[in-house]
Amino acid sequence: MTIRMKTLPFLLLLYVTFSSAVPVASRIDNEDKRIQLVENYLRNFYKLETDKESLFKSQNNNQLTEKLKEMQAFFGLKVTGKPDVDTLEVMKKPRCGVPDMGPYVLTDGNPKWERKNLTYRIVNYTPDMRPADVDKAIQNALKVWSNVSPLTFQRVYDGSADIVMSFETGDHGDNSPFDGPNGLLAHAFQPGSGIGGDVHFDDAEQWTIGSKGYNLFFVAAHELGHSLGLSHSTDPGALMYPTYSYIEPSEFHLPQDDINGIQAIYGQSDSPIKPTGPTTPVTCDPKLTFDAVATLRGELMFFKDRYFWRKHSQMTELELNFISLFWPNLPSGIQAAYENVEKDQVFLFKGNKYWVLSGYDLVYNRPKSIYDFGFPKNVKRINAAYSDENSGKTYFFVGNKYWRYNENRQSMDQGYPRKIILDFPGISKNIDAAFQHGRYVYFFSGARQYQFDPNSKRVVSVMRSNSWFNC
Ligand code: 0DY
Ligand code: CA
Ligand code: ZN
Ligand code: ZN
Repeated sequence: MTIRMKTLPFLLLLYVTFSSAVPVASRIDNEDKRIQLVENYLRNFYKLETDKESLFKSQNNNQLTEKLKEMQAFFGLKVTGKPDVDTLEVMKKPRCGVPDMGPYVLTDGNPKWERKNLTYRIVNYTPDMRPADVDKAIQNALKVWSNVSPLTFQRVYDGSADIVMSFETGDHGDNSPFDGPNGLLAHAFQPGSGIGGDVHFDDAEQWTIGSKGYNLFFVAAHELGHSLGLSHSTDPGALMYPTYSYIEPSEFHLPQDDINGIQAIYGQSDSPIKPTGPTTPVTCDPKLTFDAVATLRGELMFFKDRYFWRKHSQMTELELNFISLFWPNLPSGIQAAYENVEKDQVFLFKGNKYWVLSGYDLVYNRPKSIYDFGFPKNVKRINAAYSDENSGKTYFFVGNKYWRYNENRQSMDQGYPRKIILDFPGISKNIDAAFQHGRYVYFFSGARQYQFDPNSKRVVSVMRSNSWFNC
């Protein structure tokens, strides 16, 4: 076992490969025990929420499937969403009670490169891309890490190199065969001699420079993290998170969690500029603030940076997603949003542009201009908006003023803008977001939320901004 260690892509995979070699069926006596094991495991480590009735028996086992997939991706198992033999084996291992949630993780044993100037070599190319585009993707992926660490990478064209990269298919002689399209995309070996540091890409995937198939730049950047000594992070926003998600490469900034990880191994970059990266918002942070909030078909949508939370107002279940996962054409940093319930549309604002969703679908890919609503040209952005279903009036908040828009006549009402303080006493300054729910309007300002009764024109209660998140 110790001999094979070095020859396997970082330790998590090793762990799984070995455990699956042990005959399992004989040790799991019956179905009930199996169900118990899976549910307990996912409840403990993956925040699975279940009622008393077993999820396997209930119709709605979507959540279970999703949690299983998450767990399988984390351990490098085949992502089936089913409690198969390999999955059960991992679940049976002792876990020291540390959930897979939290920030970056260093590779077990803290392997690292002892030199800062590393060499790399691209051995072959995928037929999917022009060689020059492969070179560029790899170069950019290396830059992701050299920008935030003292490491440098120099290309060599033959002979040995610290990081040897190649495209492989199926069984390619390192005991970690690839699996055809999807599933495993690539793997990398922890720092060390020989195969150490090397990166293999599954050439059964469709590799691209864009959003179709799998983006080589992202996957290479992730794999290089492993080559340098990082394991999978538990921060869902991290590059080292176990599952692939696409972000527009020009909008990519290495997340802070990955920066913290690489700098924990190699220290800060030598350049005088100390780059920082985006952080993943923490749902229950008492200081949490929002960019925009809107309802969407009975659900609440809370926007922040490149993320949004989705929550049914009555249910506890809460989801944090990338905006780009739902709407690849939407930018991050949405500034205001409202729902027109009657038209089943949601309007999202950033700067002097807006986008329209019909249900969950983006109506046009290109944004429109807010001056369509009748705003004067000196309005450059909208801080918050909500729409009153009953009157068909939409309220737009800009600085210390607000406008009222008539959705039926599609024009701005006369007499606006007005001072917010005149009609919304208690809600004067720095409104980040607003939405209407039942008979109240909820205003967000920093970490505070004001429940406002428009009939009595009074703030009826002040709460934390994330009071909807059951923290
Ligand atoms: N390699 O680094 C991986 O993480 C393997 C699994 C490992 C245990 C050998 C892998 O190919 N995982 C997939 C992946 O995309 C999981 C998936 O979602 N299909 N990993 C690379 C990746 C690329 C870009 C992850 C992120 C970003 N976050
Ligand atoms: Ca594959
Ligand atoms: Zn390999
Ligand atoms: Zn990985």
